Amino acid sequence: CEEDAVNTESTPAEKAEEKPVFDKELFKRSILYNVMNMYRKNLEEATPQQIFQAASYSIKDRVIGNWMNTQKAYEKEDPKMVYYMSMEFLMGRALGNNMINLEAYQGAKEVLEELGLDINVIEDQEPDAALGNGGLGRLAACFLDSLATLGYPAYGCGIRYRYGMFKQEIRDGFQVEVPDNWLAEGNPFELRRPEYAKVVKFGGHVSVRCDENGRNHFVQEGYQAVRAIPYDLPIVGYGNGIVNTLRIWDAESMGGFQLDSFDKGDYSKAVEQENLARNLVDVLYPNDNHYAGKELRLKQQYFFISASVQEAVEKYMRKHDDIHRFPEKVTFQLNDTHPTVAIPELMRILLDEYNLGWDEAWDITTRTCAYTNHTIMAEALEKWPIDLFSRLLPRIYQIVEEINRRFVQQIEEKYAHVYNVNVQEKIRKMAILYDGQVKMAHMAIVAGYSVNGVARLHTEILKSEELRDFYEMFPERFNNKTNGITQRRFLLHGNPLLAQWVTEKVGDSWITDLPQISGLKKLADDAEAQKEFMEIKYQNKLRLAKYIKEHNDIEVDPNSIFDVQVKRLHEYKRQLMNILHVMHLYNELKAHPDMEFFPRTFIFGAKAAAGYRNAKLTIKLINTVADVVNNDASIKGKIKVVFIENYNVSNAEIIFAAADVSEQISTASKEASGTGNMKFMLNGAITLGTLDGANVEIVEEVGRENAFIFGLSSNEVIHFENNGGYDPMQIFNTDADIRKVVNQLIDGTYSADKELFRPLYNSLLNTLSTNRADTYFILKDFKSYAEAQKKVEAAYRDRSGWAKSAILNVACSGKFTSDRTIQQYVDEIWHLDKVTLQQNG
Ligand code: 4GP
Repeated sequence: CEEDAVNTESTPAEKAEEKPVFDKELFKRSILYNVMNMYRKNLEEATPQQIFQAASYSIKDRVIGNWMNTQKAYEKEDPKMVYYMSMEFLMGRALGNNMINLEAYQGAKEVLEELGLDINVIEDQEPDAALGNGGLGRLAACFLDSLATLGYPAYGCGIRYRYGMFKQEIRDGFQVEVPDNWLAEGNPFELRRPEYAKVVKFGGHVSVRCDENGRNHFVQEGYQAVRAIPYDLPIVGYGNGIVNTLRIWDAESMGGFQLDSFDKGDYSKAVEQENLARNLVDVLYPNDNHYAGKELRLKQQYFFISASVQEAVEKYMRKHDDIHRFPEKVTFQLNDTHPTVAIPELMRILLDEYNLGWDEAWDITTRTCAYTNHTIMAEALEKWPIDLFSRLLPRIYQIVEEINRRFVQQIEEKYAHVYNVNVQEKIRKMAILYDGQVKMAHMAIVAGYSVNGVARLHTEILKSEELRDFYEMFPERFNNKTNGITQRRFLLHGNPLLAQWVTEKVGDSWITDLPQISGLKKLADDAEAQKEFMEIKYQNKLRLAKYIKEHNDIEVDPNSIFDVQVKRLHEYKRQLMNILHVMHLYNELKAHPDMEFFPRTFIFGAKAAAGYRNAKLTIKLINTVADVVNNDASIKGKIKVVFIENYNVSNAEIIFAAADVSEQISTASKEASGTGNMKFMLNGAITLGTLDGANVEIVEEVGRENAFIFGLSSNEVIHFENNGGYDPMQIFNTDADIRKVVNQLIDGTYSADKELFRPLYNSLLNTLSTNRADTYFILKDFKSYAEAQKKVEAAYRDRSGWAKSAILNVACSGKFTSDRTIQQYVDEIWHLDKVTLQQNG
């Protein structure tokens, strides 16, 4: 019957016939009507923001029909669903993306033109939905796009933060965080769904009641409750009529002071309950690759997970009567450890609400939950203090205790009689509860039927280093799913000129089948194609130059090499190495004004977590160097340094399109995958990078000759980390170029306050400030980085050779579509069936 549920696929020709065409006249009328109806204005009187709202509602009208059809088809066919559980969905803007995926973009653009409007200006009215920090959150957004486009039934489950990722302002070179009130003008695409509200309980205590059959029942009492209200956002598949749902939860108070639910008259408790709802979903924690251990964060985690799991179970039970078969219809993918409380929450529901026995509940849970690891950074590992965890989630904690007890027993059974294994040591390293902490990754692995890393190298490091003991115990659970990105946002929408060119050359099948883009390979040597490609790149550089002029008031030369590093600011990503190298080039130019030098524009974009001192100081350093270098007439504009304020998904699209060089220079072994690297590649930028994360696979696809690879290998880094033997001071003492730039951090060259950059200096040299100086091997890799940069320059002088390499990068990017990643999750972890729809316009 599963088979019956899936419609047979139609041929491409039939598909083309089925497709409804975008009705431009209807769209035009709808915009005019919406402007009038919503604002009592005609078009001439409306502001761009109002026109954006009106256009969004017009597009939403088109989405809604497909949304209903999709959900009806799911209802009828009852396919297995994946619930992608994530604290973060870095969606960016919806209007342009929805128009693209409805194949309505060109038509909408023409309609707006007819109305005297520029589609870019209208799109720019929309705030980014920045419900995420960086890689992990953006990956979730790409995955939703691919799931809908491939026709797989899916829900994204997350939090409707009232304030998303902060807006970054640069004042006097420093990052200043400004609240991101993204909902200020309302969100035209969302639907509030109070009918699916859930109650989530915190705190109190657990009482045990014995029923007449002698069975214990655990009841949470004296708790504070919050009402979780879902808001649904449509996730439009490309050209297939499918619309999935991103369901994000808002918190509301239970409605007035519910003094009855507490010890009567406990006014302060009632006030606390009100406040809990008010603060719970206020703001996204701005940490990337870092765990801050804040109580409110744990509350957020349980809040959206409890609501999502309750709804998943209820939805299942609306159609089925046997809870034991839940995993046949539902799978939970846990996006990092943040949603791991889904495991004990599902157990709680099965045990306490469905009265299952432990083994039955555990069987269901462990066939439902799968876990993705996104980082090996030790500081990102979530470990909640037991006292906090058990106070906040008393019943959940009891369940975690029991999961841990049984797991420790399993370790003992497995290793008790194994020669040479110290069982206590195994327990110390693997237990879920140890040292007064709840170790979330351990719980995710113990209960997950799948554990995956996000690039081949990363998965191998998990298996051989960080999660070695778990791999030894559960080897069959471990697998790799190399990340991907959606070409629909990052090429079709973000780089229309290149998208058009690719389509002219190889047809448009790449939009849903990216490997088809390899058809470009045969053009890589073609002089005419190279010229066209470089002209498109030039136009995109002009577009970025204009953005930089408007936003930074810096003139940059579109004929210079655009050398770009945009990503979160983190020491392991080594923006510091990049700017130290810029300082070095500047020293060289000052010392040898007539040296051969191809003009370069170094472009940075990065937000730093608000409390991350060295990251914030690196931003200040970049801006300070920019000030000095950009204003030094003696170097004749050969180097420009630009720090793009408030790097986000929408300006990223413009930046990727304009890049020549893609800086992917993390310390080898530290970047789990990276996805920016893939977006640059797709847009024809050449990677300058270490053999880290997915860079390894990028180079494998495009060939080492079409990338600039430098630096320590991951094995070398891990070896130094495990055995010592690296002394940055020795490099500092023996290399005059390095000594000069490092000293310039504290000798007043860049700041009258010589102490300003001292912490950065110390991070490189001073063993007292950290366990080990230069934790990220910046000085160690500096020379080979500088040499690779020289090769970049030489390569760029050969315009034809550069064009060839760049075209090959685009041509070889096929593997890095998130469509491929999702297909692998489906085939190897989730086992979903595709649903196809008749489209009726
Ligand atoms: C990121 C990783 O740092 C990045 O390499 C990877 O591409 C991305 O996840 C998606 O898998 N990790 C985080 C985090 O964003 O907070 O751990």
